[in-house]
Amino acid sequence: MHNPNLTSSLNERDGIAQPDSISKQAIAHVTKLRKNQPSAEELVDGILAGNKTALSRAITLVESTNTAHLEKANTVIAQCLPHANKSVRIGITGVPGVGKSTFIEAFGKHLTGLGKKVAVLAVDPSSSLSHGSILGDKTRMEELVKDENAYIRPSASGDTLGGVARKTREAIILCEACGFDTIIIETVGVGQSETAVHSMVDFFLLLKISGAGDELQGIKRGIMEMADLIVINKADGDNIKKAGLAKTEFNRALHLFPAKQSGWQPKVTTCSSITHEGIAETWQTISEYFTLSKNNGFFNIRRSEQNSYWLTETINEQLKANFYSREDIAKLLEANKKAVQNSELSPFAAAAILLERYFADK
Ligand SMILES: Nc1nc2c(ncn2[C@@H]2O[C@H](COP(=O)(O)OP(=O)(O)OP(=O)(O)O)[C@@H](O)[C@H]2O)c(=O)[nH]1
Ligand SMILES: [Mg+2]
Repeated sequence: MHNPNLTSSLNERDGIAQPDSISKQAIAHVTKLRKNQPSAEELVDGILAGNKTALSRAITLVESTNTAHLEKANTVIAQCLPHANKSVRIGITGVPGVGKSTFIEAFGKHLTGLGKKVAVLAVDPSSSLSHGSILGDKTRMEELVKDENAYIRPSASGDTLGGVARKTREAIILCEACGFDTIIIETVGVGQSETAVHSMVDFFLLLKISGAGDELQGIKRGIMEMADLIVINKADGDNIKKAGLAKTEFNRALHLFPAKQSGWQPKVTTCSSITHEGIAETWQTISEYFTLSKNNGFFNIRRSEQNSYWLTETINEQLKANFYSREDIAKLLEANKKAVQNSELSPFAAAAILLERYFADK
């Protein structure tokens, strides 16, 4: 007997129903997840109520490169903005191994001990390769991580420093709206990241360790110029004397720089992030700066200058990204580059052609 239903494995016997090509369970799971995606309003409510989970979700949204998330992220930021700004923002930089994470742990704990709410963010354009230095750091910040009044966020990842920096600035706004009154922005001195951090903080701290009497060797002049405070870390054990000498040397060097617009004479302190010696004095010095700059108006002047800087910076960044992401432009650029390299076309003429194409098709 020939039963067509059995001759091919493509056929199935009567009575056995084809399973649904889409699992109902999977649909239910995804629907539930979607429902769990809070709306912009829910995120804002959570942030304003001081909820760290809502804060983390909002920062993730802001960091998302998915254009569909952009509108929601902008809504959240716009609604948080009126509640932001009531903080002090401190930038911390220093070469790898100088003790930034250990310092922030000790310093942050000191601040929460004073009743402050501390958020730690990082600008680290290299972190897309190393998967975020603060992530590994969470072990160095063991106490701070557990502190209810502290919030630690691994660095935003991104391809360009401009992009990473913009996201960090937006994250600052969200942290402030969430009630954090002291924002610490950490960066390891790669590329131009110190300049980016300097442009988003009120106070810039350079962490150093004492060397063999050649303290000023290899230190970028621009960084010395930006620093409001140099903290010589690891001033413990055999290092105490050397740290004292380094302090004198840095103090002398700082006096050679022109006076700052803030009216502040940059200072040098020594501390140990392990014994906590000098941590309180370091905060004391920073507080003096805030008293001075708030009294003489510089604090607000600097913030408004930074706002206009970030306005143009964001426009530049997005125009550039839009320009280079266009396929027709990429092709034309490639072709024109060859012509420029062969001296058949001047770089300026080539740029003019490309820009003309870009704006013609807008
Ligand atoms: N003796 C002493 N050791 C310290 C001090 N601060 C940090 N260290 C040690 O120095 C090493 C580097 O410290 P980290 O805090 O990881 O340095 P970092 O600047 O965050 O380093 P990166 O994240 O790699 O840029 C660790 O072994 C710390 O224990 C200090 O004040 N005294
Ligand atoms: Mg670190």
